[in-house]
Amino acid sequence: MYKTLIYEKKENIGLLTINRPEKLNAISNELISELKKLLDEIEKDEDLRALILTGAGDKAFVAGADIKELVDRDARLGRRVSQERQEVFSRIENLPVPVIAAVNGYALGGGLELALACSIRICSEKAQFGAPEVKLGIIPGDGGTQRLPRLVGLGRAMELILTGDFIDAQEAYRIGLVNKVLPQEELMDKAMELAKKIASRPPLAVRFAKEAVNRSQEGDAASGFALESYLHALSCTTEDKKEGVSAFLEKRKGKFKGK
Ligand code: CO8
Repeated sequence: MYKTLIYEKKENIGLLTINRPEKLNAISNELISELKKLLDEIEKDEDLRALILTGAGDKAFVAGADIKELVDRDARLGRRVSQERQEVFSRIENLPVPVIAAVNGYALGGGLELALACSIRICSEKAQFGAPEVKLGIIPGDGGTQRLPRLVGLGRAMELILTGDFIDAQEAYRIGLVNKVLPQEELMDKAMELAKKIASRPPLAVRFAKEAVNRSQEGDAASGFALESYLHALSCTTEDKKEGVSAFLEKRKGKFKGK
């Protein structure tokens, strides 16, 4: 039994729901440890053919890392947490079965990074995407600086990551971040339809194809990830990070000094 996750199986399709709707499904440390346990289970499941990932409630897929837990994150912790989350998201990316992100609302920061680790993304008309880390005085740490440019191109990724602005579902579709935009009430049915179609294909072919396509994206990914993590750690040492996180928690506008 999990507190922050709901996992169900419908025949050979897994449905994983991130379940902290009162915090817009923000990723806490507890959620990450539960996710690791669940992944141990999923990785061993020989019958599974596809996995759908979504968020509980009608507002958010995942609104990012839990900002409360950023308050005490210094460089040492920043590096450790970033590496841990990169590993967990890479496990999702490299699951033997395809993973479909059904983005039902906000996919921000770590939530966008989670969607990026999935094989395919579809979303509802009310979905919004963004990498607002820079507004908190930090940079992405869960793989976003590496996966986003690979998916949408350097310039678009730069704009999203450097401005922290959100984009809506249609814009996400236009830039290739999602494959389909659907009315909210159809999202889960369409995700299931897609999962079933893939599940109906030869499992080993699907598995090998997924692995081959994934590998195509790895030029020198290790250095990119390491660099991201060190820079994330560095961003945790700044005054602006302290200000950005406090401002969010105190529901006020941050004043930044570039220090
Ligand atoms: N963390 C913690 N709590 C959150 C988060 C979050 N990311 N997002 C929302 N919540 C909470 C709110 O604090 C609020 O709680 P409460 O009711 O107790 O005050 C509740 O969820 C509902 O949220 P709002 O009242 O703010 O809802 P609105 O509809 O007014 O606004 C928004 C929705 C626009 C999504 C707004 O909540 C928001 O801006 N959230 C933060 C988004 C964000 O900045 N995300 C990025 C976080 S940083 C990150 O993900 C870094 C990942 C990589 C670094 C980690 C590497 C290890």
